[in-house]
Amino acid sequence: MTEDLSRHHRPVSDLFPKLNDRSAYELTADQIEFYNEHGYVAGIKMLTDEQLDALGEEVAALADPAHPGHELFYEVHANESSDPRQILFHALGAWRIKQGLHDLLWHPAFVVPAAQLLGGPVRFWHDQIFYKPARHGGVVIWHQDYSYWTRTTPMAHISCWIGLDDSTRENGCVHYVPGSHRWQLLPRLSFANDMDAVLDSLTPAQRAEFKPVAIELKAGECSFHHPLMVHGSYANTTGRPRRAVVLNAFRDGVTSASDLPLLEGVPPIPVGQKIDGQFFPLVS
Ligand SMILES: O=C(O)CCC(=O)C(=O)O
Repeated sequence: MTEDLSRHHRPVSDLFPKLNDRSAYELTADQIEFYNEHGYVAGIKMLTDEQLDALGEEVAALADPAHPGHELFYEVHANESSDPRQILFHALGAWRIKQGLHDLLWHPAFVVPAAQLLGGPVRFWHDQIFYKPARHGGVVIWHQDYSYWTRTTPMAHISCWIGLDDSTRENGCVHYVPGSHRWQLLPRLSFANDMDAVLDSLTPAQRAEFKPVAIELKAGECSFHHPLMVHGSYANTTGRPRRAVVLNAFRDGVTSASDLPLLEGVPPIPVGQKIDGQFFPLVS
């Protein structure tokens, strides 16, 4: 049986540096202003080559449907795409299974900017692997993350998208719609929808403002985005994979808005009660 690493609320390896000097990781005032204005900030160096190799190996192992650790995923979709000819491997909960993906939660290059953007201590919510294989990697539909998270309140969340490969327009990099973090909460849609399904819910003014920008990143770079940021990604038509790990977190103090389990297999937290415990470590 695979050990459940969620029992450890500190790093279990030396893959990432300890947090000695916050200032080495802080976003600049200009980067924070950019985030507030546009709803995202991108191109932040997150991983060294050694860390990239280690996380890449872990993700490759987890993408194997026979991996015994799959029992610990909250959710695993071998193909979340609507098109059986295209594959989108998408899984939540890798931090419970693999040491590097576990320790990534405490990486100063994540926790320091996340605390700045949230304006307080950072509590981990869940992680996600998005893996688009070479040549037939599927799309991720336009969506806002918080539309999947209304079982947690208030909305004080942040997402950090970390590329394990260079991501380009051709291999399906993420696209953001700048300014959409000021829009209302749009309907929650299944990932097996058409790419553009959410556009039906936009006002004419929002349609006019719908001007996605491609976020091309080098392997090991990351972007942070707001929980209402409309984003999505197109297919991978290249001969190389496009792998990413996403860390989702919220400001400490966010509460449960549902008496049902917040993540599959996790004991419920009653409505109104602060989210904490084994599955939601404080990381900063
Ligand atoms: O990796 C992708 O293409 C999509 C990522 C995403 O939807 C997210 O970070 O919330």
